[in-house]
Amino acid sequence: MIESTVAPFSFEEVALATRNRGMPLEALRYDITPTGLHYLLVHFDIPYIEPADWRLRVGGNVDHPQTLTLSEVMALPARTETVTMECAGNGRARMSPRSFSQPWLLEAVGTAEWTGTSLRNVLDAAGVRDDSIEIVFTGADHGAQEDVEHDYARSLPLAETARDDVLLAWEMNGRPLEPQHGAPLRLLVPGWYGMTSVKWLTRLDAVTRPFDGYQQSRAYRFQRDDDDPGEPLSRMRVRALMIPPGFPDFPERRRTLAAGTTILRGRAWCGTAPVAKVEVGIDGVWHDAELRPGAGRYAWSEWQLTWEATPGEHVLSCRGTDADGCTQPDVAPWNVQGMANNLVQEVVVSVTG
Ligand SMILES: Nc1nc2c(c(=O)[nH]1)N[C@H]1C(S)=C(S)[C@@H](COP(=O)(O)O)O[C@H]1N2
Ligand SMILES: [Mo]
Repeated sequence: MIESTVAPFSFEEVALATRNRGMPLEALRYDITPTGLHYLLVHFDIPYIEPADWRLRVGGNVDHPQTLTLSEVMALPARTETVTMECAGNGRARMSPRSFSQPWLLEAVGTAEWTGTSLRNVLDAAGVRDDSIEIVFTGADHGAQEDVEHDYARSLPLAETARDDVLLAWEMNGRPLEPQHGAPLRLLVPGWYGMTSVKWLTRLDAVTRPFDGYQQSRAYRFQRDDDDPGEPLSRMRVRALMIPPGFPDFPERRRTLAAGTTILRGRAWCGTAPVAKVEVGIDGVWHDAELRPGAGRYAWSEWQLTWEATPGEHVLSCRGTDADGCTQPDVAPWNVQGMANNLVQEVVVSVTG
C-alpha cells in the first residue's frame, strides 16, 4: 500500500499519536461515538480545573462585562446538538513530504451529542458592542509553539457567534465533559474543523480588530510555502470513510473477508454544504451508495452498499460529494501544515473462497 512507502515516524510523532488518539474506524458503526472512542487532540497539557473555582470571564468590547460560575452558565436555557467534529490535520501523515505534527492518517473524527447553552445567550447578556468584529475564545491550557508562548485561543467572526447551534457545552453524550474533552466548559462550533471548538474555556472577549494569536494567525492556514501567510481554515471539507470489512491481522492489519454478499458501510460528513452523494470504488469502478441522513445538519450520514465479494485481492475505496459539487480528491493539494487532506480512503481486502 502507498503509506508503507513513506518515511518512518519519529519518536516525537509517535509520542503525539499516543497522547492524541484517533477513532478506530470500526466505531463508524455507531450513530453517536462512545466518548472513549471519540478522537482527541490536546496541544499542550490537559489543565487541572476544580469546577467550583472555575469562572468564565466575558469582556473586551462589551457593555456589561461578566464573571460567571459554572452553575450560572448551566442555569441558562439548554440545548443538545449532534455534531461530527474532525481535526483539520486529519490526513496530514498521508501528505508527502509530511509536516511534523500530530501524524493523523484518517481517524481524527467522532460524533457526539453536546449539551450546553447557545453562546449568544451569554454574549447577549454581556451586550457586545456594535463595532465588534470577532469574539476571542481563550482556554486554560498554556504552552509554546515555534517559541511563541500562549494560552490556546481562537476567534470566530461575529456572524458565526450568532448561530443558535454554536454552544458553550458542559455535557458530552449525556455526561459531564471529561477532562480531555474540555471540562468544565468548551466551545462547540458545528461544521468547522475542531481547532475552533476551544476547550477549557476561561475567557470570551469581543474585539474590534482581527485576532492575531498564534493559533489564529500562524497555525491552521493553507500555506504553499513557509513565506506564504496562507488562507485560514474554517469549515470541514467533504469526507466519507468506510468500516474496513472482514477481519484484520495483527500488527499489519491486512484484511481478510469470506466470499459472498457483504454490506460495506461507513459515514460521510461535510461542513461547507450537505453531503449529496457517496460512491464506493470496487477495483476502480465507482458505485452509488445508499445514503441515510444524520441526526442534524452537522451530524454524519450513514451510507451502505451491498457487494458480492469474489475470491482474490480487491481494492475498496469511498468518496463523498457535497451539494456544492466538491468531490474528495485522490491526492489533496499539498500545503505546509498538512491541513484538510480529504483524500479518498483505500482498503485492500483478500477475499477467500
Ligand atoms: N483549549 C484547547 N482547545 C482545543 C484544543 C487544544 O489543544 N486546547 N485542540 C483543538 C483541536 S485542534 C481539536 S481538533 C479539537 C479536538 O477536540 P476533542 O479532543 O474533544 O475531540 O479541540 C480543539 N480545542
Ligand atoms: Mo485539530
